[in-house]
Formats: sequence, C-alpha cells, structure tokens
Amino acid sequence: MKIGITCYPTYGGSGVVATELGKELAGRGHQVHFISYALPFRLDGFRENIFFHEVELPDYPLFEVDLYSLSLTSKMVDVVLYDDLDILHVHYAIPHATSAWNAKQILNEQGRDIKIITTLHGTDITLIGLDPTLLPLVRFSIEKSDGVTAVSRYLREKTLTNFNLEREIEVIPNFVNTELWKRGDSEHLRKRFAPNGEPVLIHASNFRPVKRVTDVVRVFAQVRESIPVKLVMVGDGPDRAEAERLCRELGFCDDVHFLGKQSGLVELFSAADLFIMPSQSESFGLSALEAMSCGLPVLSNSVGGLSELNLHGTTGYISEIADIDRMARYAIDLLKDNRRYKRFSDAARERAVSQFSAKDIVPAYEEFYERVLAQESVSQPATSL
Ligand code: GMT
Repeated sequence: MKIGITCYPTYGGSGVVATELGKELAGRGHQVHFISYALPFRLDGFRENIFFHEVELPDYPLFEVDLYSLSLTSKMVDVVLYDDLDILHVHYAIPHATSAWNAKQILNEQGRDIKIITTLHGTDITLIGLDPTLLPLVRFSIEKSDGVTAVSRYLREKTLTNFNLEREIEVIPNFVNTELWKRGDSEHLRKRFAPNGEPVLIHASNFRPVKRVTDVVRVFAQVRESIPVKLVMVGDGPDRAEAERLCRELGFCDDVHFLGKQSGLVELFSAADLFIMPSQSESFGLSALEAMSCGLPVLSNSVGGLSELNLHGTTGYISEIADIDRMARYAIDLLKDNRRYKRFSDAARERAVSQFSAKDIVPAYEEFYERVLAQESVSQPATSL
C-alpha cells in the first residue's frame, strides 16, 4: 500500500504515534510518505520505504497570517498524484482533516479518488476543536473522512457527544514497540541521578498546563519527606519555569533534574522507578505506555482514557485530579514495598506487551485501511456528483 501520513512534526503524542506507525508500516513493506512542514522528530536516519515531503509556506507580504492548511492541501494533491497514494492518513483533526478533505475535492474534480482516514488524538476533540471558531469545521471534517479512528474508547465517546455525530469511529489504541521499549542497563545514568541509590521518580511531557507539572513537584515534595528520593523531569514547555521556580521555593533543586527535551527515553526510563502523570486530561497517555513498556508502574489521575491503560492496583495507581496527598501516599507505599513494586513493574510491562504492542496494533491499522479502501468514498469523484 502507498500511504500518505500527515502529523505535527514537533514534540507531542499525535506526531509520535503517526511517526511510529509510519516506521512500522514501512518495515512491513508499505510505502509511507510523510507530508508536514518539518521532518517528524522521531524520524531519524535513512529508512527504506519512507519518504518525506516538506510543505513550504509562500512568503508574500500580503499574507500576514499563515496559509499552512492551504499549502498542505496543495502538497497532498501533488503527492497523491505523483506518488500514486492509496490513502491519506491524517493525525490530529485540525487542520489536517480539513486540508485532506480539500485535497480530495480537488482530486475528485480530476477523476482521482483518494481515501481519507483521520485519527483523533485528544485536544482536537476535547479542547481546541470545541472552540466556536473551529467546531463546525472540525465536525464537518470528521463526518466527511472515509474512516475515523480514536486512540481510546473515551475519545470515541467524547467525539460522538461533543460533536453530536452518529458516524462509526474505530478505536485503535496507541501502541509501543515493546522490543525497543524495554528496560536496559542504565546504571551510569541512575548513578548520576541518584548517587546514593535513591529511588527515582520520572515525568515526561510537553509541560503544558494540561499536564499539571507542578503537581509532580508537589507529589515529590511529600514523598521526599518520607524517603530519600530523586526526580527527573523530561521535556519542555510553558510550565517548566513555574515547576523550576517551585523547586527553588521548596528548597530541593539539587534533588530534581530538569533535562529538557530528550530523545533517549528508553535509557532514561531504565534509570527510573516510577512514572508520574498527574494530567488534567489525557485521551490516552502515550508516554505512560512507553514507561510501562520499560517496566515502570504509573501514578496517574482518573481522567480520559488513562484508566483504559493504567490499571489501578495492578500496573500503578489512579488518584483524583489534584489529590497530591493520595498520589504521594501511593508512591511511598510502592517504593517501600519491594515485593509489591516488583509485581507492579512486571504487570506494567506485561500489559504493554499483551495489549499495546506494535506487532498487534499496527495490523489493526492495516486491516482498517483495507476496509476503508473497499468501501465507497464519502464523497464521490466529480463525475458522480
Ligand atoms: O491533544 C494533545 O494534547 C496533543 C496530542 C498530541 O498531539 O500530542 O496528545 C494527545 O494524543 C496523544 C497520542 O494519541 C495521547 O497519548 C494524549 O493523551 C493526548 N493528549 C491529551 O488528550 C491531552
């Protein structure tokens, strides 16, 4: 199959899922064409069957606002025609699903059909997609996609209710390559973070308000009152400065390592003991899955699709949003009880392998592609309009 994939190329779960999917599909012999304004950050090195098409933006004084969604449409049309794509698979509805719909109309005018699949990821449905300036367009683009997937059951339900839609939405959960994401030897890093053998808590995100990163610091503050412990903060974003300020205020900067954006997450997770994700909203929680695959139990909130991933009392613990005391208590309980910790760590890895492994989920996408290709397009080529 020849598949065009559009996603946000910068740090963020939807771009990660899209890129990992493209890499897996290419490994299975499909031809994958990424179409975006920059090279997706996890697309490292040369890979057979993977092509990248950069969307360039016109530089013209009259255009004070950027025309990305239109330039993207143009590039999609070109790539579909000249690389003879079967499917355009867009990740994150805004504006990708709309650009793809426009491309489809242009192609249909030329008698060329292309199937559009939209994968919904999170805030495209739960936050920004609900903004009145975008809602009608998002609703329309979801309705008109030939196939729609959501990364959790929670997100499917939210889409249907928030947008008052009745269409089919396939749930295909996020996945991880469990052969690559597994605990390795990271003793050198562990020694650097915790020279006296202290347990290490870790958080990784884009430090946006929805991630509640200051809760991570507050949980850590309580845990360190009971046991000596260290904290590793991976990523960057608007709330990093506030989290760093809080560490200074609470007087334990030396115990917290702010690493900024990092690409070697497996190594970092392998040097840690517990993953903390106190998000206020999370349609899936991909980084928690990656951590689980490396054997880290997860402390999360009971929001969104997180309870479809993290099993309370088995792979980690689930608290209410902002219940810092409880999250800290769970961390202390786990870190103080070696046997329970080992059980949770094994269960986290086992759940990643048995439920969310790339080798099982990627074929679900392939099968979905086949089904969509076999069905009639939501919009027919111009000749039949
Ligand atoms: O919606 C966002 O915040 C951005 C989005 C992204 O593009 O990074 O993240 C969402 O998609 C991820 C991949 O499917 C999920 O793991 C995240 O839970 C989800 N984020 C939210 O729902 C807040």
